[in-house]
Amino acid sequence: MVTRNANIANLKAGYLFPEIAKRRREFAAANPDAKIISLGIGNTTEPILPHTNAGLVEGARKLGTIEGYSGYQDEGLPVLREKISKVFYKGKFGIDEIFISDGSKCDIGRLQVLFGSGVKIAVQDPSYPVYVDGSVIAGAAGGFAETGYKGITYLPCTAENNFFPNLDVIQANSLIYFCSPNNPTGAVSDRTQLTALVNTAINKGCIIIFDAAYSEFIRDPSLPKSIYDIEKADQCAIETNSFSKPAGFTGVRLGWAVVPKALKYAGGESVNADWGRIAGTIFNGASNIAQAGGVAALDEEGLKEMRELTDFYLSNAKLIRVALQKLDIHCIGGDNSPYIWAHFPGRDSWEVFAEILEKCHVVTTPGAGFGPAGQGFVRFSAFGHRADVEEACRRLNTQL
Ligand code: PGU
Repeated sequence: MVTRNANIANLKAGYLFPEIAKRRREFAAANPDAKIISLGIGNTTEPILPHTNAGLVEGARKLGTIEGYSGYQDEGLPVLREKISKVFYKGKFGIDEIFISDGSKCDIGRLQVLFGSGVKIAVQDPSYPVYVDGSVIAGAAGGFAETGYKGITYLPCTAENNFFPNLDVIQANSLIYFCSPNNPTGAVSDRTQLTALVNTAINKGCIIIFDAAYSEFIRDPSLPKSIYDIEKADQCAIETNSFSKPAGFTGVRLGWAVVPKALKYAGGESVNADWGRIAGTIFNGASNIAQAGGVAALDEEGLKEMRELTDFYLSNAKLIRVALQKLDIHCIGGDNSPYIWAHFPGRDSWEVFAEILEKCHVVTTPGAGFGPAGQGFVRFSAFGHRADVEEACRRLNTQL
């Protein structure tokens, strides 16, 4: 018989979010009258706004016409790539440096193929679980030891270091996963911090995979929205981003990766050329309907809609923060990000998750699911209908 890929056997547990969905189902089965509210997975809830939605509808309509029909679009519509460069990067990148995808998660998984199983990995701890689990599946993480995977350098982000890690522990020639605004902590790195990150990467021969999925939630104008706001980042970083959260495209599926031509491997070969080769071989592009929606989302009207949607979720975040503060629970995030990171010192985060579910019928995400340094924390997501968020806050304040 064919044997199992040993890397898959190395995965320590199931993927975090299906595990939470399972616990929710079990609780619902045992408590059929409970009206459960989810502030768990960061899944958008509000309808796609009219201008962007009209772009999707028009994209579908055109496919039914001889003039408007299109088939494979490997690297993505040129007009979409041009707009992304203009809107997010001040036109700094050519369209051949921007690769359209079916979402950031898919890109993060696929990008590992560029570096093989021998690469050293560094991740913020806590972090979006795909960085670690994707590294395990690619065979780069090594076996699991008591404190984490042996091939991964965890970079603790805690209250003590203001949720920005000590970069000195990063080993030379590592692939560094970095997310700002961060999931799950909601912390946003400032210009000085990202400059230190870029300098570290350049000095140590590292490549950063910078996940900017929440950049459109940044309201403080002094905070960088892209790693390329930092000088020389094009020599050491790939950036991934997505229409999922700002345009409500979690189910539509559309994202992009910037792979600058200035980025080279140790041997001087072009990372951009390899990514084009890989994407052309194992990925046939994002849906042309989704791309038509993406073009509309980047029109002036669409950008206003993104602002409106992200403002809505940020207002939810504010309600959650206020409710937690009333309980004297210390939390960060939620001001420039849709996640609130709440501290329950000395407690096991799965236990806090269970307590909130049992007492308030509210689903959260236990911090330990994002890495060892997440222990003692719980993540609240601000994605939800307003009435549900208000009701969840009321229950937290009266039943916890
Ligand atoms: N990057 C980060 C940092 C994310 O938090 C998420 C979604 C993605 C990428 C996914 O982007 P797509 O473009 O939609 O692929 N994180 C959510 C959803 C859970 C999941 O498994 O993706 C969350 O709750 O953390």
